Amino acid sequence: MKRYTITFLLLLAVQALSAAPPQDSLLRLWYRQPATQWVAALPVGNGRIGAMVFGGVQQEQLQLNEGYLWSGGPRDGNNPQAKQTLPFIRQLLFEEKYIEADQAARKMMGLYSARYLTLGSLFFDNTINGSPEQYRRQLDLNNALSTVTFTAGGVTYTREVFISYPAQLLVVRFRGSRSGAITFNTRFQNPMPHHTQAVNDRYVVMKGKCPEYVANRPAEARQIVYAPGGNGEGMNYEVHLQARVKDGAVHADTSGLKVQGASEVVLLLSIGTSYNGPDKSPGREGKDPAAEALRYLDAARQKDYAQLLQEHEKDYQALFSKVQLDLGKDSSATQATDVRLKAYTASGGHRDPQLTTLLYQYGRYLMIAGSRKGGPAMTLQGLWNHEMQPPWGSNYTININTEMNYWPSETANLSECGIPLFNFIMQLAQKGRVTAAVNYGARGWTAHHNADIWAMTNPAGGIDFNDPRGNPRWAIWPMGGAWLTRHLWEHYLFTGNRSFLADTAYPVMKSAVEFMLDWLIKNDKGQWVTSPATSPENNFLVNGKREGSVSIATTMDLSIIRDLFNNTVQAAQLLNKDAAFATQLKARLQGLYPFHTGQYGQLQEWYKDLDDPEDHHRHLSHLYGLFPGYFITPRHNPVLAAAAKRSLLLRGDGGTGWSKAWKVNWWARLEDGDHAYMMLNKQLFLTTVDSVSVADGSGGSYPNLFDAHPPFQIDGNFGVTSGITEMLLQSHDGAVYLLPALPAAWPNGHVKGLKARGGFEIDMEWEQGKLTKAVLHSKLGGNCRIRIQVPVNAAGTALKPASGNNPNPCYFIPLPVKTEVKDKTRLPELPLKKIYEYDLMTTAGKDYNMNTY
Ligand code: FUC
Repeated sequence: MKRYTITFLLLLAVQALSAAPPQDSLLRLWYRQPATQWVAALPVGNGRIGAMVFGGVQQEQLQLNEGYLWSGGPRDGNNPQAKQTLPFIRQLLFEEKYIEADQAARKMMGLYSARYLTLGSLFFDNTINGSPEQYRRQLDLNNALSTVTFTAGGVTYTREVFISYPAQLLVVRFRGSRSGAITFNTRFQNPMPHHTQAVNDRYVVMKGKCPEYVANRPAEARQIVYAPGGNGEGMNYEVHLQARVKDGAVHADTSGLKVQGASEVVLLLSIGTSYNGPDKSPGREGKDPAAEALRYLDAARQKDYAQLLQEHEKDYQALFSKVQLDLGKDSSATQATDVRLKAYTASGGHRDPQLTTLLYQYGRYLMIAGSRKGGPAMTLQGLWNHEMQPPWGSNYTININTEMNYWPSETANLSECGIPLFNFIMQLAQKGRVTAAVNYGARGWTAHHNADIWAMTNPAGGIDFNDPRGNPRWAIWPMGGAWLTRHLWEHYLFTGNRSFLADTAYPVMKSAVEFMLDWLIKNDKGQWVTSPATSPENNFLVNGKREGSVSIATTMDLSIIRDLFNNTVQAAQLLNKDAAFATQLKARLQGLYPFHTGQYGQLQEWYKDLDDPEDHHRHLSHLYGLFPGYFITPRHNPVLAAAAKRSLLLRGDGGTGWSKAWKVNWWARLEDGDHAYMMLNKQLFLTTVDSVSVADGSGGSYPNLFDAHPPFQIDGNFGVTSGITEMLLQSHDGAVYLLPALPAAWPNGHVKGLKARGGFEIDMEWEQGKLTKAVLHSKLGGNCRIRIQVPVNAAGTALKPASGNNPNPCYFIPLPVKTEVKDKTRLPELPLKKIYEYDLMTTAGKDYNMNTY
């Protein structure tokens, strides 16, 4: 066998501080025609303002969003009746009266969430004369700039759109190759009551109001309700549009701006809302939207287009350029994106590896465009929604979707983009204390499966507490808050930010634990269980039919609790506090109802072995411990890992977009790169379905590479980006694992800047499926345990063969899981490659180079 020699050199001045990051000309989505449907338009955003650029020739459309533009306002959706029902339902469940328990659980519902709304569109009408040639519409991921170019009547027209984070403005520039060629009229189209007025010849303002209420079903009579009068409930907002015009004439009236014969036009669009936090009525106690919008226009007054663009690019590239990826390419890479997507789909994914790279970096682009400090956390559609009744209200669905949105934020080196989520979790933790107390008489905080901009934490029911549309299958699940806390903890593990751990993460984690300590009860064997418990949105077999919804101690519940307790014990130790509390948690972990492998060799989903082997449901929440958690790993817990694999095999390779994306991550954690790749493939295939489907073969991608649930839901984009990262690098199981799940489809490639826990940044190159070179950047110092699939000759280097537990506290191994195995012979094979582990003591700020030769 070839022995690799490894050298760890201190890289002196690895890279000179280069002025501009390298551009990758293939990191562009581009098309030869304007978008005729919303999912072909191209998204731009700055974490608060979002737009979809259609690129029409005679008529350009920018569909607009503002992240705080939601229906409603703060309201109390907690249900005191829930507390009275609790002992009763627990009794029913101990008696295994599941159908009766489902009925009882319907009395525990709260109110439904508010809706994320569209701001309508800004149109530019009559932009040219003549028929266009050489049309190209593009989104450049290198600088977050959308461009449309074409030639008509001998004039080359160029339109650029970007949304600047530093300037908090949407900026559009129209140019023509001949002076005086630019002519158009602007017009706002907005489904909400609004009016437009001219401030001066170059400046119009559109003012509008959001509904106080939007029904959760379009069929409902009280569908969309606006509060009467100027001081009523509902968010107020203003959109300010200013033009800077070179040559020609410009005029404004109540329909918009009218530009005639200009040589160049730059438009600045600013949006202000009255949103004033989750506790204040946006109608009665809101901010002044005009002042909000003006602030940014005033600040930009002295800046020309070139300065605004430069500021934007600098800000964006500082984040985007942290990771570079190359998975190989073929001749398809230079074709238009929609053409490639079609060909890729037709070929079954057996070509065009660069399309996967593009999808990966698009996920990172969407994160930067969708989630920045000062803006809200990303919804089911991120920042981009064109409807007043978006699917599922485009709300926060925290039984998978919101979490998936943020899976790649740390691993794909976009840690800063997690800040809106962290702030949101803090808000939920406040409101969730009331829900815990009112609904369950418990301490601490809890949140259920839906949330909104008002930080709703109650179980989502309907219009009132007796609305029969609430369903326990999704609503009775007080686990959402605890799941979210793992994002705070992971932020610490990746960044080593101790004050964040002490002041933000730990108190919220501890309070989530307090809820769980009260929520857990003992079963007849004295084991700690949750009750009522659901396995998100799935049913179990009752008398041969899949009709059971509420149960006891589902594996998902116990997984979230296990993860939360493990993390909190670690956090307490790191902070050197709450020793007695940590001891209590360890005891609870010991006393939890065990995990089970069931009759099919599967990881049992329910309290009793009532899993249906024919079940192809999109949720496999019981595999939480494999991903995003990590107390189930093939190396440290092969029995549960094998059972998890059986569950995956039984459920099959179908599913919605996010479900397929989750499967990419699970197969990567099982170190099966080829299966992960197959799921990734399926998720990339072009789909034309835009109505809601949960069918087995759903999922896929739209022409603009948005993930299809269907319909569009952004979680799948982020889930895939996370999954690709997990295939290349993992850092959860006691070591930094280089290339743990490389598929045969990516024999050669390289990646720069992936993040590992403990503040390590990793660059890697590989050839013929084998690692050839790695560079380790240590940001925080400490021991780095490297796990690789090739042996190295460590003689004479700082590298030592690994022994014992990794002393780096970011690499703790969770406490073992008590497991009852029904039938060992039913567990599937779990073939694993031989691995080699080495320890390297690193110094903060130093780089270490690993070469094989
Ligand atoms: C959950 C999922 C659905 C969808 C919705 C937003 O209800 O089961 O598939 O993603 O959230």
